[in-house]
Amino acid sequence: MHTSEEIHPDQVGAEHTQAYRSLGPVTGSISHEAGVTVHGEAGNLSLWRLSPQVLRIACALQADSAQMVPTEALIPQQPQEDWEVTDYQSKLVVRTGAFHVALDKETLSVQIRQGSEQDYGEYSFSFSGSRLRCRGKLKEEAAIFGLGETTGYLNKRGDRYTMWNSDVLDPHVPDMESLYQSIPLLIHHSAEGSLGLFIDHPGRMTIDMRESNDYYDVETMNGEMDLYIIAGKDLRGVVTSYTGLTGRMQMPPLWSLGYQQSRFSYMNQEEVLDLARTFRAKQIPCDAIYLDIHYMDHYKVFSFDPVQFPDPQGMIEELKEMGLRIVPIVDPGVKMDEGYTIYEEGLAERHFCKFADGEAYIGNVWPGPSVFPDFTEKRTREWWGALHRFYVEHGISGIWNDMNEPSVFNSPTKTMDEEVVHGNNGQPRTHGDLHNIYGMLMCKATKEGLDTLLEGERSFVLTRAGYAGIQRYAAVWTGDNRSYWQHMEMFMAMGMNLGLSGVAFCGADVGGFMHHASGELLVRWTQLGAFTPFFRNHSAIETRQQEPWTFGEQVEEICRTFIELRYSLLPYLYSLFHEAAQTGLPVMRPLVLEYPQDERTFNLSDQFLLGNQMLVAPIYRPGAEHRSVYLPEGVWYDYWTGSRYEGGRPYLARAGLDRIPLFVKSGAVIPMTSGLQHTGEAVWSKLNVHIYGRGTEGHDGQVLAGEYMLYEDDGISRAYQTGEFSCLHISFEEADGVLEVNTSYNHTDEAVAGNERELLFTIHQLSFVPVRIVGLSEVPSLPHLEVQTAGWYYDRQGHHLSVKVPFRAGHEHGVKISVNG
Ligand code: MIG
Repeated sequence: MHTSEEIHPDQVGAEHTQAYRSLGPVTGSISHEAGVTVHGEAGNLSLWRLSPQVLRIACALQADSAQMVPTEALIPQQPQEDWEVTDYQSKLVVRTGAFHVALDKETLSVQIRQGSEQDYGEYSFSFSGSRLRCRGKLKEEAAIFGLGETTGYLNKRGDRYTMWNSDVLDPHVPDMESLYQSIPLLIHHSAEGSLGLFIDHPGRMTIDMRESNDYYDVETMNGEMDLYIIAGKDLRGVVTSYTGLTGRMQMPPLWSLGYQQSRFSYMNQEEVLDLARTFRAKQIPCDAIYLDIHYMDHYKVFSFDPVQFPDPQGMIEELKEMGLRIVPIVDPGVKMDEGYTIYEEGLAERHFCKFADGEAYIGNVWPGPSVFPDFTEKRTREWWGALHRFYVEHGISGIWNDMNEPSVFNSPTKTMDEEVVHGNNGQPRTHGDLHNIYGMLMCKATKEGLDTLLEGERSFVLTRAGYAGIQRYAAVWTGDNRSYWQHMEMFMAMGMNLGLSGVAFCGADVGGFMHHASGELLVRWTQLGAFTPFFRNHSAIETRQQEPWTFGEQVEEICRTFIELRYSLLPYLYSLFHEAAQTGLPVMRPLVLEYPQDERTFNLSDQFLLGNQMLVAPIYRPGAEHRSVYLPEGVWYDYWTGSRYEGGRPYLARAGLDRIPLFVKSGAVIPMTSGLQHTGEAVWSKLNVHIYGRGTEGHDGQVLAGEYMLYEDDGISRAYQTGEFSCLHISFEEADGVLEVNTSYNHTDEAVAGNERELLFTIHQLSFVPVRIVGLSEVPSLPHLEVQTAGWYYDRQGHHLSVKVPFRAGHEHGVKISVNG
């Protein structure tokens, strides 16, 4: 515990106060094939243009910036070769594509524009010792988003962060400048536009937006900095360009979108099987159970404890029959133990991290003294990846990577010694220089190993540590949160910023990891979790159990309902994952992404959009049954009651314990399914397409149109990568007294199409009373529709129109429905 003594005047640390000076004046410049290098007295910088939107500026004090190699964060880029340098009075003016870069000959600071009106910022470099600083301007009205996994609110302006992957068990509070992930992406946003700045630097780096109102400082410690200026036009454009640089996720297996249950730890095979049977007996949908460290034999990775898990194969088969999978934890530390094959093999083949003199780096983690694979080496990644044969042979296709910051118990810095020298494929660098990328490279090894071994089946990797680009290899959970209401709230902004930082597939431990959940907290958190991309309940040893049935019947019932709702929404969610895989846009979105002009969304941290059609506003305080919800422009409906709201202002939403404030936009098309206990194929045999119309108050003579793309595939194999998927385009138009709904396939593949399915349209908020539907007859009640293959029914009280049509998935002609009032 820290006491007041910490802030004793004599204890206050000496801040770095040395003077900074510029890199200039310019001593010469060279244009080379792909870019330009400018030398100054104290440093040099190189510029490349990677696309019409992206400029790269590498800056170095000692090193040759032209030789700086992008890290594994980046997908290899091909620089454009059109450059023109003009000497113009006090500036060197560099023109490339639409970019216009003015470099000050005295200081080497740069100013970037496109045309005369687009301002992409000023970047001035200075140094002090080996610290290299880039100072950028902050526009008065700009908000800052991104920065991956951070505490605090949506807008990062006014905060300071240190990029240094850290295992933080202490409560995550605003003082924590570092958590497990480092994603150095700053997105400036104002109503006029957005601009991204990605700093590809896996060593220690600080980002300070607190010190001044007018500028921010980025500072590295080793005299090198590699910047990417992303002129994406708008917020979507920046996220899309950034994920163009650092990659997007592959389609995850559908099961990883289901509900997942974890605990540190389910201690033995019987406990795991009992847990599984309880889920099924209680009819609570679930797709995966996580095995924490106790499944291992003396915490040796790639082993099962022979006493507690005597028959893992049998257990896994039994679980498979129940539609459940196992995701075991794998940490990087390898126990030093003679006779342990992995240790001996790794030693013989020189796979472990070492100091410059060749001495092994040893750190204590769960298994005691351990060594750590050097994941910067391709050959070591291949070795590690291939070791996963052990799990794959047991029928496992999902792996949970933890402790990969890496966390080291007995080290004064709690991580690997910075002096360790990584091989880095022939370009050795210290751990200090590569620290933040270590965990991601572990995931790369794991993912690529699994993908090779699984022969066409999709793999799933979950990670705690990561760096920019982590989305290519793993889903991210936000580490050791606590069963605090504040931490439930905190995840909303954290998840939204992770999403804007390329990590669409993220989630927090539902119910909280440390501390003790209550029934009410679990209900509220499960309600939130049902709408987060990754949905896993996890808790720590010696905390109160928090499986959905722990707190009595009412809590169990509500948790079940919301887990069921999650499963009903899978068609909608899965299509959003497809969108994320295609464009990099997040699944869980801050409102500002869809309403970039609306300043009221710039720091809206406690509500979010799922895709662009559903707005989720969780209750995150005990005892609360009301909260304020800001609805952006447009017409919104309460998902539960159908009440209509004009957007552009806040409302007071009411939600008793069994509800979460949830809104759907007029014009939305939301495909849902029903009745799942676990996932199967992502070709939904029961598909209910919900359409939200103009509402009975919507007689304004205008036409409402909506459209949607439903993505489907087998949910498990990688055949989608070679075209085995289908995209069903659904559109509708509603005018006074007429509604037309059309479906057609934009892409279809026989392998996933052709299945018979029930296709039901539910049209909510129709603006008129339907009288006739071409080719279909009216039935007397909804239950009639359930047993018939076609027909329609109108619920006069709720104003829902249900229309069932015969439908063959993948059928070329699609469906046309014409409703007349
Ligand atoms: O507490 O493996 O964040 O989810 O249960 C240290 C045990 C190690 C930290 C992870 C947590 C996991 C736990 N691990």
